[in-house]
Amino acid sequence: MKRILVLHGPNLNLLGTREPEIYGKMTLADINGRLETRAKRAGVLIEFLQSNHEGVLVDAIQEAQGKYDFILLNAAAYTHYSIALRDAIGSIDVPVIEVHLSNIHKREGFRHHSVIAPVVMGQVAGLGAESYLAALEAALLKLGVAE
Ligand code: CA2
Repeated sequence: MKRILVLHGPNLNLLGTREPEIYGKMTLADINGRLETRAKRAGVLIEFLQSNHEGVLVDAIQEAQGKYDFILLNAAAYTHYSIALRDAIGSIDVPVIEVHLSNIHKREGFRHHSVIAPVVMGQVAGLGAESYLAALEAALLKLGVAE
């Protein structure tokens, strides 16, 4: 059975409670639920981790080696400056898809640059919760398990 890990970075636990105009009304549990439903239909095991701590995310990425076939990662603010996350992604063979709810390229200048972009397979941004679903669909297609 193929395995996918979904990692959510800092403050994403607040989804659905604040700034709905930017991040939408869905909670993180809602998003995870939608991903789980789709993954189950494809017969894929999916697991989730949200952390506000850089080191926890680094550990999860390192430990994904040999355990998961794909990672969907919304590194949130770490996207823009965490060399530690970038190095962790670069140290594993597991393909990573970078996910953003908002379109980081049309927001403040400091959000335009992703330090992880050079070490991920690809990026999905600006589709709200559907960014995660689009990333999952791409992963399922790459794994050869999409209908
Ligand atoms: O658009 C995205 O998914 C981001 O990764 C979200 C990050 C932001 O720093 C990135 O530039 C783009 C912020 C996540 C914070 O989420 C909140 C949710 C509700 C209320 C407050 C923050």
